[in-house]
Amino acid sequence: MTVRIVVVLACMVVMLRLSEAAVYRIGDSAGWTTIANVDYKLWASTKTFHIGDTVLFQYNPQFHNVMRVTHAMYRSCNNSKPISTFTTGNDSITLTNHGHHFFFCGVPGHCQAGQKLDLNVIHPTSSTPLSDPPISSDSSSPSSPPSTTTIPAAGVPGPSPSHAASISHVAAAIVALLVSCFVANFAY
Ligand SMILES: *[C@@H]1O[C@H](CO)[C@@H](O)[C@H](O)[C@H]1NC(C)=O
Ligand SMILES: *[C@@H]1O[C@H](CO)[C@@H](O)[C@H](O)[C@H]1NC(C)=O
Ligand SMILES: [Cu+2]
Repeated sequence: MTVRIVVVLACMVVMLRLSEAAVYRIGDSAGWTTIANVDYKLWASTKTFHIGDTVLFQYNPQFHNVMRVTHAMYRSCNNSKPISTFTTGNDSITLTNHGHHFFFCGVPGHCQAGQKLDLNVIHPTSSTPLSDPPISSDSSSPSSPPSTTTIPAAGVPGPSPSHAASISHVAAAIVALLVSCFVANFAY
């Protein structure tokens, strides 16, 4: 009985890990700095941020800090009224809503020198499931209209909506995982 519970718990852990949020170190090995001339805009453009992901700002707190700011303040590097300020040098921030998140270093001159970051957390409905390749490499294009607006001609089976198809992929993966979990269960 105990073994069964352990196996079930192990299966649950495996399934939770499938949806585990990512942790991104800002600037990768360079961290959050002005001296490495990191292009944080370019850095952010190589990532896809989802709700629940964590970003980690690592820097020397003697020389830098992190301010979360509005878009207007980001554009003008105006540090007079940050939304929030982080100063530990090892600041991890979990992304809890979609849209743009603006940050810069509040030390005078650093934002102007490029120590600024615009993170775009994608909307949950526009996120692509694990196994699906990106629809388009052009991230600036608007998302396609909902598949429910597609009306196939009468009598002709229309192509299955991609959203439904991807859900069934995920469902199939979950079923396969559950089956393998139960098989493992009965092996004891
Ligand atoms: C910075 O923003 C504050 C209020 O948000 C504003 O009063 C101030 O004029 C701005 N400073 C500059 C230099 O734009
Ligand atoms: C920095 O924060 C991360 C995540 O919170 C933690 O895993 C790591 O141990 C911390 N590093 C230091 C040097 O404190
Ligand atoms: Cu700085």
